[in-house]
Amino acid sequence: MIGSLFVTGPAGTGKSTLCGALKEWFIKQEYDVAVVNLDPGSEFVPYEPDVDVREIISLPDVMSEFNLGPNGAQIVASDLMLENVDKMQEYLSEFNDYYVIFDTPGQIELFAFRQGSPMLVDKLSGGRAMLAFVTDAVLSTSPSGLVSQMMLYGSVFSRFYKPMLYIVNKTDLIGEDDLDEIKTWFNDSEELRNALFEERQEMLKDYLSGVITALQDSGMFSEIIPVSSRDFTGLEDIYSKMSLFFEGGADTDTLYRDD
Ligand SMILES: Nc1nc2c(ncn2[C@@H]2O[C@H](COP(=O)(O)OP(=O)(O)O)[C@@H](O)[C@H]2O)c(=O)[nH]1
Ligand SMILES: [Mg+2]
Repeated sequence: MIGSLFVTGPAGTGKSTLCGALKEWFIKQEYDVAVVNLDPGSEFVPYEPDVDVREIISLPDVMSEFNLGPNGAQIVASDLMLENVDKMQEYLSEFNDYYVIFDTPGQIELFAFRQGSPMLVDKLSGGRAMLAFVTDAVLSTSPSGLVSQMMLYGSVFSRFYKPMLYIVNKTDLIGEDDLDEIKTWFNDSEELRNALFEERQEMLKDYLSGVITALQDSGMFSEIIPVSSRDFTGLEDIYSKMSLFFEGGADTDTLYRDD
């Protein structure tokens, strides 16, 4: 593959919808693209997957074989992906000169917080991976909503240590002024700190202040990519980042290293 994008983020932020929108957009531009469903528990995916983990791992089979309910089975199914990675790699081998987009399980912890996931990402991508962290535009209009999503981004980043795009999806549901405000908070920690103290009446002042300083000093964040998977806005910006990264000569493994 040319490169891959693992689309992650909290449940319901629009990961699967974004994967479908990206597929359509890439095809329209006549770029070769494949979309992989990595969610064994998904009942419906809003696109035609080119590779589908559900063909390899069946949730009902896991439930009966391990005598589990749907929640437990989803955890086991996620862990089984690494065991079945050879089969996935075989399916993927036909997409050599393609961009490959991976739709990860709806519940973020089934992907980000399972032991084997970083290895799964490396094996499936051959080391050519970026992550997209999808956040919710409406939640981001409150300072506490934005900060909590930035903290989760930091948590996911700590797990994978790969280049990550900070995506604000569903921007069709907020106004332009709201989006401008989100961008200001994201880029200016003093503005964010003030807005947060106003919202929280200086509750937990030291904690929140410390969190914002840590986020700001981390160097993890570059810029917001506003997207609407419904209106297809911002998709080109995602592609630009991918093409720059994978075809511009950068090396995924050394991007964040100081040495
Ligand atoms: N208005 C709006 N709704 C969206 C957008 N993207 C996704 N949704 C809706 O959000 C809900 C959850 O989307 P889904 O892709 O299943 O989220 P996932 O759990 O992260 O994969 C669905 O009802 C989607 O139609 C968007 O850009 N704008
Ligand atoms: Mg989904």
